[in-house]
Amino acid sequence: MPGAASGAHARTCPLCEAMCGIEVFVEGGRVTKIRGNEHDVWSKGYICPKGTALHHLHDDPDRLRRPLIRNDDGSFREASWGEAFEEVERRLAPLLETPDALAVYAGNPVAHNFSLSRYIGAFIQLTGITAIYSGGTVDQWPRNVVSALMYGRAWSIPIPDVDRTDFLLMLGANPFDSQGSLLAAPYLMKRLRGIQARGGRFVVVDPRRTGTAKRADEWIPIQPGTDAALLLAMVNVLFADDLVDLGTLVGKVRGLDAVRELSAGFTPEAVTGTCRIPAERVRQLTRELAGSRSGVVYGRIGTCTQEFGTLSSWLIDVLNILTGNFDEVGGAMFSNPIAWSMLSLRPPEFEEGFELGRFHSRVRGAPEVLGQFPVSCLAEEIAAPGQGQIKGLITIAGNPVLSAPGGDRLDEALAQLDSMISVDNWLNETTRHAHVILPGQSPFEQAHYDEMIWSWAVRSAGKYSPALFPVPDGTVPEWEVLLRLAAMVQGQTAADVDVEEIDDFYFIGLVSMITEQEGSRIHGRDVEEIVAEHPEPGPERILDFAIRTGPWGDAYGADPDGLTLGRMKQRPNGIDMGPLTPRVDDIVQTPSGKIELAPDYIVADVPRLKARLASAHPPLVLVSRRQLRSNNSWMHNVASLMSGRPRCTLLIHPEDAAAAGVEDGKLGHIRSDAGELEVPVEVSNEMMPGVVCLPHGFGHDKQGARLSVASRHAGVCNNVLAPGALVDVPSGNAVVNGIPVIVAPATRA
Ligand SMILES: Nc1nc2c(c(=O)[nH]1)N[C@H]1C(S)=C(S)[C@@H](COP(=O)(O)OP(=O)(O)OC[C@H]3O[C@@H](n4cnc5c(=O)[nH]c(N)nc54)[C@H](O)[C@@H]3O)O[C@H]1N2
Ligand SMILES: Nc1nc2c(c(=O)[nH]1)N[C@H]1C(S)=C(S)[C@@H](COP(=O)(O)OP(=O)(O)OC[C@H]3O[C@@H](n4cnc5c(=O)[nH]c(N)nc54)[C@H](O)[C@@H]3O)O[C@H]1N2
Ligand code: SF4
Ligand SMILES: [Mo]
Repeated sequence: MPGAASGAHARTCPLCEAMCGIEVFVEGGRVTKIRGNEHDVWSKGYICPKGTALHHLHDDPDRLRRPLIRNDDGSFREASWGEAFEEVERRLAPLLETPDALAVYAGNPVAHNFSLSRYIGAFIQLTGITAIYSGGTVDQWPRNVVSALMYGRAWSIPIPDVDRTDFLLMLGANPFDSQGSLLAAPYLMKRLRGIQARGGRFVVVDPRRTGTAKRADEWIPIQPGTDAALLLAMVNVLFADDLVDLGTLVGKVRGLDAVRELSAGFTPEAVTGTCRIPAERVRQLTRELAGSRSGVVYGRIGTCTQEFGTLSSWLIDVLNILTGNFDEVGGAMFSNPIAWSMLSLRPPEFEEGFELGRFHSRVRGAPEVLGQFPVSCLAEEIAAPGQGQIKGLITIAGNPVLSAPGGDRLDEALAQLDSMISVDNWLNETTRHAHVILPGQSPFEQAHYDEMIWSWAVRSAGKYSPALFPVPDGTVPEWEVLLRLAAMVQGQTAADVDVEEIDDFYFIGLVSMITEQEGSRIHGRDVEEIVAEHPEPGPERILDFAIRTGPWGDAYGADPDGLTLGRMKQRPNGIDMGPLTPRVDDIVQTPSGKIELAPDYIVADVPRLKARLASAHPPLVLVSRRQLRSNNSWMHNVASLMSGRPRCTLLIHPEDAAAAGVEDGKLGHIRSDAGELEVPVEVSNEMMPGVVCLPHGFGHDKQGARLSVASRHAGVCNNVLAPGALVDVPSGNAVVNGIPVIVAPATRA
């Protein structure tokens, strides 16, 4: 197989939201070294250990290069693509009569992968499948609910303008390990140091003194799950001290009085016992935020995947708005990418505004939220017999056996499916249940230009990298896999599917939609004329279209000097159009035309928070952590990233360790209402007393997976301890932080 030319190639790392530019050195058709690309306009040479190990993903002998079909005895055999699609056809056939019986699970790499990110929408639309599950409901669903109801757009998410702020209050995020989330900003730790260097401060609110907290001006430990109480008390102080200042948003906001009333009972004194933060500290913090020339509040996983995820996410925006720090330089701002994301299009079903809870799940009666049920429902929807039972599942780049709460129950349920098809690069804890596995490409076998992530980038930029290596002969690229599957769900036979025809249909639909959109740069233009410029099917034309109709695009001739994909390709180190500018007037699409500060749906959850103030917290609760050298559940198969001490340990404060009778380095036993585990204990004063911590994404000891390195570093799956029924009520998002647990010495040696 011919490889890329020997020498250095500029690319973008596709693993996380930092989107670092890398230089990949190739010799004799193999990658010999990867380092940060100092010429990359976006990341300027920054890289993390995962980026330097990308070639190990490409070279991993366990990575699937050809489809696998499951034999009757449970083993797998390699198959040609033709055979694999025939098997898909056979497996889907019994489901065609009962479309409700088929579900989809989409996982995290869908957001990063060049093809999947551009075709997941097409796949869902074309299949018409309504049972959609994703990693999103163990992640940022509260954030989507808040943006949908406050701004009328589920995916317009304000980000902290970290490069220009004077004060950052960060809750439940640890960019030291995660590299930033819903905030694309490479080398974020350096940017945080920049705040300090210009005389500003950043404060971290987290139950653990993380790598980020250690570098902050101040660490404020908080009882997990209580951020909403802290934030509402800060709102209370703003009103009490007459510090509310909407700045340029005067006249653009509705619901200010309602917020004032809601905050009335939440004085710092009323929340201090719940949050375990002194009342005076809450007051000072509020005054510091309000008094900074520019300031911003930012929250992430720790404020989403917890009991009050929606209220916390909402109050973060409310605080930014009430302090005049919204849509302002150095405050919370909306990004403006060179290539817009399809996520920015409002689905037609929500044209009149967002309505949530339109239907309910069969077993638990959980309301749908933005088209999804909590992923923790999936196990019961498969396991419980009756009309509407899920009998078929398509997973796309997801590993819910490890990533979903109650993963062990899902593991059992998946084994009962009549048909399971996985689009995935490894035979892992989830895909080992599949009847057919259709592999995608390695990070070097496909082009790259992030679809979604630039929508929350700290600057307006973009960059494209072509594929470095060709795929094995006959390989069906991932976008085509999705279109083929979609057509087959619609009843076409494997032999009949005409991918180009489907892709044209989809692309023409997209172009028509944008030409019809008021204010679009090609409003009223001739659809055929535009489509004719894009004869080649696939993701590249979607990207080109997004660039050309984007804010700096050539708008198909309207601005002859404007950007096109062709022009981006001439700039492999990327193009940077500068820092963010205010754009709230472009963003807000609520029925009232104003920012809804107090949406009824969200406000209705405040009494639940009020009730929480009256209840004592459990003696010990569990939170999750991320680690720099892994990525959710799927990078533990890279040997160079797994060296050193075992990382799947239970962090526990010395006082709690003593009370539980557990010792550093010994096995401990941890139990919740949902399950129990034995795991090595790491006594650490990083934890606040009363909170213990496990990493997520481990538990690679399942029979039948093909992960030779990961299985030697199996660890335990913390989601065994997460009760699936525990969700943030308004969003249905899983609660994986703040789970009551009991720790004791292990019975095993
Ligand atoms: N307890 C606890 N649980 C959590 C979290 C937590 O903090 N604590 N975090 C949650 C969060 S934020 C997330 S995003 C989810 C992640 O949940 P998932 O998305 O379900 O899990 P991942 O580990 O990201 O699994 C990615 C899958 O994609 C496959 N894959 C990787 N690259 C590609 C590719 O290019 N193409 C294809 N087709 N497949 C590929 C991998 O083999 C793997 O099977 O986990 C959630 N679960
Ligand atoms: N290296 C690496 N990078 C990653 C990932 C990875 O697995 N590994 N995953 C990627 C993904 S999918 C995502 S979504 C992002 C997530 O990015 P981040 O949100 O930055 O992720 P975490 O490092 O999990 O940080 C969450 C923090 O919340 C704290 N926390 C837990 N409960 C609470 C609470 O109730 N209140 C408060 N205030 N804090 C709490 C935890 O102690 C933890 O420090 O990271 C991405 N980047
Ligand atoms: S921080 Fe690491 S994993 Fe994320 S894009 Fe950069 S090199 Fe890749
Ligand atoms: Mo995530």
